[in-house]
Amino acid sequence: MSDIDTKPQAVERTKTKQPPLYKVILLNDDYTPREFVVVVLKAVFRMTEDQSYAVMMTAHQRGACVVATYTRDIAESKASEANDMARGAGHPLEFSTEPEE
Ligand code: NFA
Repeated sequence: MSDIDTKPQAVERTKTKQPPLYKVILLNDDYTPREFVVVVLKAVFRMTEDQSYAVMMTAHQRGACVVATYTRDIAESKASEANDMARGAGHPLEFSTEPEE
């Protein structure tokens, strides 16, 4: 028998951890027209007319609605893009982001 230690000294592990996700939240207000909210949801979040209408109505009735979840960068840039569209059209419509539980 040789005295050389041939057992593996370390096991390599591939990193497969997923990045944390962030929610984009649509907030209700009393002034932005419903149809404009639907237009923004379709344009920025690639939702269908029916999906956009359902999300808009949920925010309208409950005060807020989760639109979608993304990695932090994507969530923040989509919320900014949507807020810029609203500001450009003179509406107070607001989207925020927060980390998923
Ligand atoms: N509450 C707005 C209205 O009655 C519509 C709206 C829905 C605004 C969802 C913002 C978010 N015109």
